[in-house]
Amino acid sequence: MKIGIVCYPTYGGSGVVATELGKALAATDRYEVHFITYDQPTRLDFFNKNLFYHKVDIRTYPLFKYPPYELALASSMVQVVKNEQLDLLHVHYAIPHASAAFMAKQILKAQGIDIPVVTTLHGTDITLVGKDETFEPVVSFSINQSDGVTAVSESLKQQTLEYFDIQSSTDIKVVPNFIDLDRFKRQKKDHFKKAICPNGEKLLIHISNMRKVKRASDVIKVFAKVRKEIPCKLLMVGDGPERTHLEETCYDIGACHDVRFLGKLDTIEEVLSVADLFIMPSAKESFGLAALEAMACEVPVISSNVGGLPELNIQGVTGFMSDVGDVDDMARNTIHILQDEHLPTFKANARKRAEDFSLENIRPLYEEVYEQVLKK
Ligand code: GMT
Repeated sequence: MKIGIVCYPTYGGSGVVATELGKALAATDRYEVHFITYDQPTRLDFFNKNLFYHKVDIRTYPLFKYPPYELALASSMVQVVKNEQLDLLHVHYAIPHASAAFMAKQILKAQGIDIPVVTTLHGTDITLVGKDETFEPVVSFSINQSDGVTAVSESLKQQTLEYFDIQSSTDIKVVPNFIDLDRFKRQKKDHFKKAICPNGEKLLIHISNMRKVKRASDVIKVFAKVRKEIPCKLLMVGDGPERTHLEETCYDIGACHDVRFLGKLDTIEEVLSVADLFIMPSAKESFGLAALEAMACEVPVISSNVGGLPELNIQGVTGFMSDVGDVDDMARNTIHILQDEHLPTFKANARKRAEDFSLENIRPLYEEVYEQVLKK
């Protein structure tokens, strides 16, 4: 089967899931996968005979204040479908990929080519950006026009039904995110741990795109409370609009020597391998892929209880969940987990839970969706 995958090529979770799915499908030798994106997807970092990358060429012109990316993307989809004789388009993140796919589908239809479109909803395309009135009619329409729709959690499915005018004929299938357990596993990195925690301190970690929705400032607040009780250090991984403010906060509270901002990293599994606890206090989180990556590396999770997080993090088993903004509760739970008599059990439970979301378990669910839409 020849599949075109459209996604954001950046570090965001939706791009990661799309790229890892494409790589996993290509590895079976049953699929040829063509990525159609404006840049090389970050995780598309090796050569495989079944993987292809087609760059969307965005031309600008003085008349355009906003270059029409959606049109360039739709045109690229049309060309790739025709040139490569694709069987199916799978678009990740509704905006603007689902509506661009609808446009491409109509253009191809006029030329006698019928291409099914599968849309995967990831989170902010529904819960934040998509439901805004500036996008809602287009998002509703393009979800309803997709031949198959998946959502990364039950919570995201329910929010989609709540916020959008979804027709009863549109069946949204929940396909959770997944993890490559061979790549994401605890590695021995004692030298690295020693460099960061020279006196055997516990190591807390946060990884995000540091947008407001991630509430990374709550991570610093939790850390400030925990370090009064337990010697610990904090790694802040990723980059985004809040980063400078977060660094300033660390100076303000006198913790700058115990907090390290590492920026964007490709080998996340290496830093996770030395961490004792992951903090995800997000205001919204449809799934929490970064938390799953941590769990696979035996790192328990302190998170908020929003969106899809209760479908991943098991209260009192793989970590704890608190109401958004309840940093006192998060700090209390962190201190509980970090006790030497509790930590090994939480670590083992985290890995065990991550195994439910193995690539091998989840990939067939996407393949089922492909089979269904091709039969329609
Ligand atoms: O979290 C982000 O801001 C990135 C965003 C994305 O679309 O790239 O992540 C969303 O999709 C991920 C992959 O499915 C989910 O694991 C994240 O929970 C989700 N983010 C939010 O819902 C805020």
